[in-house]
Amino acid sequence: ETRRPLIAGNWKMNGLADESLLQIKDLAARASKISDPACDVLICPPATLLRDLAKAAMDSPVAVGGQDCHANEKGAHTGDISATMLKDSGAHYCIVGHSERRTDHGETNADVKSKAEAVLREGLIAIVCVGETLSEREAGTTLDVISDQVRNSLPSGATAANTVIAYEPVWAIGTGKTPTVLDVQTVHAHIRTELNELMNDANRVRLLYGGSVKGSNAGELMAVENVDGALVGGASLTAEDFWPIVNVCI
Ligand code: G2H
Repeated sequence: ETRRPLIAGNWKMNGLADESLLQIKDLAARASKISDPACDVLICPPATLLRDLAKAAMDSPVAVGGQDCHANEKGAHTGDISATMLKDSGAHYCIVGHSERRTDHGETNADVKSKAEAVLREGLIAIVCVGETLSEREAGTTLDVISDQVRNSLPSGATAANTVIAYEPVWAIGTGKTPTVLDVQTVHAHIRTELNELMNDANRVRLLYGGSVKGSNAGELMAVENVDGALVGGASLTAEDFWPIVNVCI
């Protein structure tokens, strides 16, 4: 199965207009020099920047996406943003169920599933995040936790074209710690097996690794079987740091 890799940047709650525009223009210029890019490139900025960044990256291989959305299309939900609005702002993707959302906002698998379904209803691509905590890993329950998250967060109607899964071990996020290549390979193979029970074209679903990906470890992580790209936080904030990661696949 050939799967087109996706290198996605998650800016989290970082980015003001002027500097962000410079960074996305820098990234778009680098990517535009590649005549036939072999991977998809995505930046998920704060929603406040989406429209401007989408415009700045237009006509480049760089797409933009949201970091979260509400499950409903509109209504009385102060402070929330719908997938409809993200699409209206130029998004082509939306991350759902990032561990920071699951922790900071108490999002359950059922919430994540509803959000992912809202993303699909808009014709956007959902990046569904899963990952175990340190205590779950130490208790030896990693694969059970991942199974539970995959089974219960996967949107109904998921296909390889509209859904991407990102495996982010919570203990590796922003800590500089990365799992071993074997750990990543084991979990990704497990996710693939789970997906095979849940959908028809599971072998074509892209599985991203996320958690302290940087230029110096991207090569070995992207070479792991069933790793079809990366979800990158800290190292996606500048084009200078992000480009070496993109460059592994592009
Ligand atoms: C994991 C990742 C991006 P970082 O959250 O989603 O962040 O690369 O900073 O560990």
